[in-house]
Amino acid sequence: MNRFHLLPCLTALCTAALAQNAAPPALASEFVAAAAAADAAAYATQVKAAGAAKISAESEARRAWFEDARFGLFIHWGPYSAYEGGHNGVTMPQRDNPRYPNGNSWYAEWIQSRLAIPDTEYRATALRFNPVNFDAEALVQEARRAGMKYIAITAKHHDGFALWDSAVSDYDLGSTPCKRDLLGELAAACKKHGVKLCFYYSHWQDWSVTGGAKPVWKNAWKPQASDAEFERYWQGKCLPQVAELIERYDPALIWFDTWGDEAKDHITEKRRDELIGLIRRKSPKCLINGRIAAHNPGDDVDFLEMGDNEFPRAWPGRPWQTPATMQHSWGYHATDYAWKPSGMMVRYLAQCASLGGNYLLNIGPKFDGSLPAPTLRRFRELGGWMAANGVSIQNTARAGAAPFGWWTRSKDDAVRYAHVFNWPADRVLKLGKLDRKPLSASVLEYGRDLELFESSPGEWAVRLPQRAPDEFDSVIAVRFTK
Ligand code: FHN
Repeated sequence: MNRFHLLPCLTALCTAALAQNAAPPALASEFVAAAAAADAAAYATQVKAAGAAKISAESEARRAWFEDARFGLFIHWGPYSAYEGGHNGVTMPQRDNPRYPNGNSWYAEWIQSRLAIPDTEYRATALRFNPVNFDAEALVQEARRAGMKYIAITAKHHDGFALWDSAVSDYDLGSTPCKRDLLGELAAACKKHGVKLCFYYSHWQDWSVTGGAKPVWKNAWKPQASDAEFERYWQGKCLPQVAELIERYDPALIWFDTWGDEAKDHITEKRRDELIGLIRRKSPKCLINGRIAAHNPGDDVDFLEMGDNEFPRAWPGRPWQTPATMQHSWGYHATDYAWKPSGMMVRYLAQCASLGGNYLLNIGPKFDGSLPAPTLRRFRELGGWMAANGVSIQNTARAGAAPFGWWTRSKDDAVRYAHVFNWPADRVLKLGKLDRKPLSASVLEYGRDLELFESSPGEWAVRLPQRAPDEFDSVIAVRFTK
């Protein structure tokens, strides 16, 4: 079953899920609260599907940088960006329109499939890719200032187009007027600024070749590839391209994409292990995410990858990450106005850090490589919050939920950070029962000590200043002896 069709049911489940988990206070606006509730509900299915994963001992050393980082940038960019979410006067989504029966997602990177754009036409668009405004240096600087420590870019998305000059396919950057090595430019800028470079690679879906998996729509699109056809694609394109990416660009992580049981006939245990084996041989340090086979990740992935915008409300028992959007779509969509406020993203980041997970936040550059203004604004707003509070997110250890929001803590547990989502009207922040006597407390970004007192035996509280330093997440640092 296609996960996109499950969303209405998942929304209905959310109330129960939230009630069971002693949720932190509701988010600021109704829009924000509704989105958060839907996210929380969806998560349970993903964790169940990934429950079989065992993370190997070697993985611990390999992923140390990843767990310290907590915050990364996802980039969905390719031929689909040219369409900006619309085609021939039709804008995605197309609900209940018999001419366009292919689902109602706004995901702009799915436009070829959703709006059934003829292959020849889509290819012609792809082969005029020439992003004269792509500036890898500027992009990496933006991400770094926002506090992001790694970048994962779509080297190949479901449409099958390779964003580099691939030796095994002509459906690639090398066949376009762009004579630059875009991934190479990104790799150089990342290296210069100490940011890890990672690749998204669509190993299962590939709509450009006979053997690649395709979505099954009610009345349209192509049938799924047979196993023999898929094997030809697997050996002739998927495995060689993954090898090329490693040999040429030395990525720190390859991000694979499946999202449910649909992939199980193509991504069998044998193929999953073949792909993992290839990567482990070529680059023992390269991380692999659980969505290489969401239905059965096996024993050798490095962390679980939650579903899109699915946020756990308890530790899933393994290292994990949530891929998330700033709006609804991943690829550039000019009329998707569902932009999340930066403060909402800060809350998700705090929640991820609190539960020992990572937040991979997506942007969709335009076809010419430039960044939409709302994206730039959010980069800088996130960077502002991180400049003041980044220490409460990065290099931290797992902590947990609190009535006021979430706790994070330093690895040596000498400082615990209270992420306060709603500033109490009486200015008394109840920390609750603490296992040790705290020494002092302050607003993290102000520094001066606040009054700290025992509100009842063993229960501690802090008297706050009148105004919250942040509308969404004000961080109070509580210090202890080591
Ligand atoms: O179908 C893709 C989608 O386009 C996007 O790449 C997301 C990112 O997590 N993954 C798939 C859906 O889950």
